[in-house]
Amino acid sequence: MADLAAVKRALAAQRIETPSWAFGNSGTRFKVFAQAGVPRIPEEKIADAAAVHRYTGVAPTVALHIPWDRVDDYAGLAAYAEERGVRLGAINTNVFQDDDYKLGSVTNPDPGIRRKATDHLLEAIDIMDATGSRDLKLWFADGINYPGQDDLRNRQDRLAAALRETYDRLGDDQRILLEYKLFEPAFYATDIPDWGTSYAHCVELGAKATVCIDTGHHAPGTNIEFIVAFLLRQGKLGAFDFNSRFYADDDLMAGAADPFQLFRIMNEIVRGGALDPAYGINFMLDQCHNIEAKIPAIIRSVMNIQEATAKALLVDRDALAKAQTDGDVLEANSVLMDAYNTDVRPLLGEVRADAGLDPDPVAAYRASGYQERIVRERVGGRQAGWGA
Ligand code: LRH
Ligand code: MN
Repeated sequence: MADLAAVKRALAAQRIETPSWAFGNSGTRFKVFAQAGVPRIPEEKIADAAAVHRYTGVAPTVALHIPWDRVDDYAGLAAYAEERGVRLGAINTNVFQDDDYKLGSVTNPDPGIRRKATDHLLEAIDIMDATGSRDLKLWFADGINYPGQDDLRNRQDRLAAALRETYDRLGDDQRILLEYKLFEPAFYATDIPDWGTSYAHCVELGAKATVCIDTGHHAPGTNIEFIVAFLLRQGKLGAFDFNSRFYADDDLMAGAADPFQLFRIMNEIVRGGALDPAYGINFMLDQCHNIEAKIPAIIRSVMNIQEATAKALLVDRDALAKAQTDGDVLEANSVLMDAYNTDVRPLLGEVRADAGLDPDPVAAYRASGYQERIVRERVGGRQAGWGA
């Protein structure tokens, strides 16, 4: 049986990083539904991230996205965050929104455009030096739409050259999180389409390069927990972008579309001894709340990850190992399903109460009046996020 005190300690120590951009307006190519009270400046995104941490107790860092969160004084922004009980986390680069990047950024046939893109990656490390961030998160929209449009091999050489220059600029305590994505916006070949391509580039780069798994970036039916188990074994899993999806990169609330998959992923994390923050995996959210209220949605997403984690921590590892060794297929599966089918909400309520928090963070947030206050205060100015 799992040691409940140890389970509660592990849950109290869990850390989840929120994404600044999820607090801003977002949508699809069909429509962006602006919401009242949405942040207009990075400071307001950080204040909203602090609200998530205030009610969950496990979200003390917020990731930034450049240039969406560009400011003149990043050290000042970091101090602003500290004053509100949070720290600045991963720095996300953006080489996917500039007209120059139509045919690619670091893989573009034009060396001048490759230079421009690489300089942005290097600028992000300057920002990390100012914010004290450890993680440089790199996602490239780079790819092609038609066979023959460009040379697949040459694009990999260009990518590797830009990654090498960026890697060599990293400080001792800094690292690269290299994110992959099967498709979109490219619809024939994406230059980093899968975990294997990211992994191979990370091995080529060195110890400070690790893979970032965005749970929405796989072909339907992909066994993501296998990728987790494999990368943990290789010591090359650096981070997650948690969200959920029914079809493609839907960026829905983590655990909303497939809570069993999230449980299976966290089960491999627990089995691999990788839950503890000291292990170094950055558990981040990467979501878009197109129609639902954003802060409660992010609080709910944090809770969904906590619930999947609590169930994974309750797996009777000894009974599981015995059934697996005995080749007792049904017993092994039922040991795992017993944990998954356990209602862990009372346990998490206790963990929150032990931390002086309301057992129900969403209810506590709703009762706080914070939502009404930001709707009242945040009038005028340009709302952050996708053009409303
Ligand atoms: C790309 C992605 C990436 C971010 C962006 C906001 O789909 O997952 O992690 O840069 O979303
Ligand atoms: Mn992502």
